[in-house]
Amino acid sequence: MSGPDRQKLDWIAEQVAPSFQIDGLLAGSLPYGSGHINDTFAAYFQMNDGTVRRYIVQKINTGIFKNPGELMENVSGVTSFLKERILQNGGDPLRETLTVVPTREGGSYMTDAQGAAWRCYVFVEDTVTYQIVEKPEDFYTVARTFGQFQRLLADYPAHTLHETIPLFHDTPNRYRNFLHALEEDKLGRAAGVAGEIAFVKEREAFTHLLADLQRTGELPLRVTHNDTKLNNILIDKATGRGLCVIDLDTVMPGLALHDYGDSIRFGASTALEDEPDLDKVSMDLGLFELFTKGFLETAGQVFTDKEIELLPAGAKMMTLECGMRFLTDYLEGDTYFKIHREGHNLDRARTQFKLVGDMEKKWEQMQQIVQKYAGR
Ligand code: ADP
Ligand code: GN1
Ligand code: MG
Repeated sequence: MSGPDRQKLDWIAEQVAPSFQIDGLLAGSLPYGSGHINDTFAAYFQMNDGTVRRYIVQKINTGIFKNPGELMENVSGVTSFLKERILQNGGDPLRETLTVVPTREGGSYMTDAQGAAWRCYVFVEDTVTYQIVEKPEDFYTVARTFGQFQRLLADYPAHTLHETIPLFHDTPNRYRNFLHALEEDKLGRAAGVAGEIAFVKEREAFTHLLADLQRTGELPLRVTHNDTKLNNILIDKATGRGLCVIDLDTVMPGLALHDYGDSIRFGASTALEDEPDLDKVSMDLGLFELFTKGFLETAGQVFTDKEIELLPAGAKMMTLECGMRFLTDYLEGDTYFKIHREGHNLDRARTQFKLVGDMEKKWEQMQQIVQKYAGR
């Protein structure tokens, strides 16, 4: 464990854990999960009844989420809404969505002596998260779970949601940020990535496709998750079913195509997001088909013909956008995504561009698969 991680564990014990309404004492905590944004810990509590229970304690990345109060208002609003729906459907609201553990003052997060924001969730036990699809049927269940999530939130009062990261999936803006990083070239890294830079520039026109249709109203805004990667779903160990959609920080009005596309980007790949050997990276059409089937079966009824027609473009857009974001962060000196080795963001950018190229080759098949499940 790194020094800074160890310091955080002491800090959690002294400052953070006692702030939450938990009937027990902290026994210890450990870094947990592999998210790129927040600092996540599993905190073990010795409960007053003698049992040991785990909680998720997270330091919110306020460099990225500038307003933790608004962020937690979104999370509390969305999870309360989902809990009601889950109950109506006969489900278990403590396992099928996140549960915010309130602070002793009744707030949804605490601010420590250094001004950092921390929150606590009930740990959903007996689940797994995957970094890569192990059994194809898992990807189908993930598709149904994200589709269901979007359907459940279809009548959520969208105007009450705060925009937690402005212009989050505004791909032309992501392109501008990339150009800006390139011009600055703070670390002199651009010369070493000329091929990747050219790859992005050749696709500048494409980056406008969905944003233009959103602006003209040809693509509707919906309440979307906006970060639908495989490891943001907890899968029930006992049943193998998608159980709980997590990482609700970016739930905001957005395009359904973004949610669909981000899942394909991460989950339909034959390799990890940071695989250095690009020969291993391709977009698996079988997985693409399974996800398309599951997503359209659960959320498809409300989609317009235009949305359905553009699903392949959604997949390519999110993959290109994410690749641009990784490359931008590499050029800027790795300030946004957590990295665990030299060149980590560059490896990530390269897998995304390899996937974009592969989608371009498989474009017609992708379109045929979408039509097969369009249900109209
Ligand atoms: P990040 O925004 O950094 O991706 P996440 O909220 O996705 O952070 O959490 C990181 C990881 O922690 C998840 O991928 C998951 O494995 C685990 N996790 C998060 N919340 C819970 C929870 N309530 N119960 C069990 N595991 C969780
Ligand atoms: C981040 O938080 P996490 O690790 O689930 C990022 C996503 C990227 C993803 C790439 C708030 O997701 O947008 O697609 O990394 N989240 C944020 O793996 O920027
Ligand atoms: Mg996550």
